[in-house]
Amino acid sequence: DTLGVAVVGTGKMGADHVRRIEDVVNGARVSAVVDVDAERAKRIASGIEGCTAYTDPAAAMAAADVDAVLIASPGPAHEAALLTAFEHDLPVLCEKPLTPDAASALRVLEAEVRLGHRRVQVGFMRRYDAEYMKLKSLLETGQLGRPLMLHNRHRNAASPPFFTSSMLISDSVAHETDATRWLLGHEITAVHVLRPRPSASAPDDLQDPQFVVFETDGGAIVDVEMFVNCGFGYQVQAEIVCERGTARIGDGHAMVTNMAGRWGGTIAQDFVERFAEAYDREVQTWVDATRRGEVTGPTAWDGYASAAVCEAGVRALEEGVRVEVELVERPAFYR
Ligand code: ISE
Repeated sequence: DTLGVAVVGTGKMGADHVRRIEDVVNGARVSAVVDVDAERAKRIASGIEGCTAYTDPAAAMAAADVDAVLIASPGPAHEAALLTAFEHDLPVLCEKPLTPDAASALRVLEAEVRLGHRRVQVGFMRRYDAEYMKLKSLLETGQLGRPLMLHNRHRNAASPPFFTSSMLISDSVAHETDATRWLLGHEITAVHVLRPRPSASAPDDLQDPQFVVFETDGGAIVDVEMFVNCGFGYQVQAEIVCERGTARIGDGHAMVTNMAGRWGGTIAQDFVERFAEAYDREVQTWVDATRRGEVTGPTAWDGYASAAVCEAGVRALEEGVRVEVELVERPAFYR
């Protein structure tokens, strides 16, 4: 009963997930790959036994050997793919963001509620990262007391050519919206975005870096330094400040070398490298749950809440004002 997975979107993340399902994860295989670029889909499928290439996600999802779907296409394509997966009642692991804005995320959430059972796990992989998991467990013990502030640094070596200023929020800070909600157990109620003079290393017209501040319903203040053209590598760090202590992750001190009058280590260059183990754990957990007939992990509600915070963030960026986050009432289904 190996799970046949259709991977929709074979860009950087999708291609990495294809490799992961084939080579790392137990209990699943890639039975279909879908890409708008037919040649790319064919090339990837040709290297995998029993894998068919498609350009249309709906055609792949109708295939008899497809039991589950991993969506890794760009965010704006997610809603249509999710709704099609629901029509076939297929379990889905959907890469973040669930969708790029709150209205479309709400449509997805409502469609899942109508279906009557959970089908979606959202790909917020930080929840599966060993360091984040440690931080979460520590907070749950209560030893540190109530969280007061959370400082985040999120840096990429360079942004891809299609990146826009609003994507620093909707595509990148999207991770901190979920990490904040998950670590603190608070909802984010308002967003501010400060705009330092852009780095000369950023492409023209890209507001990079950005300094984002969240207020939460538990009274915490959270900041995010979002910098997608830092040049030196991929870094994700977080420090929580609580009533009785602090905890920090992401320093990357796995190995420190001393050589020629200097000490140091290496910095990962992209998310595929930095979060490799988190993605492995995330996809294995999804496959295991799916084979048991269960759905675990970040929900469509989490995806919706994140999308709503990001939408407020994009407005805060564009208008230079504090923007409150408006969420619909949380359906009982997601409690
Ligand atoms: C990308 O889509 C990701 O999800 C990465 O984790 C993030 O660091 C990057 O900024 C996003 O564009």
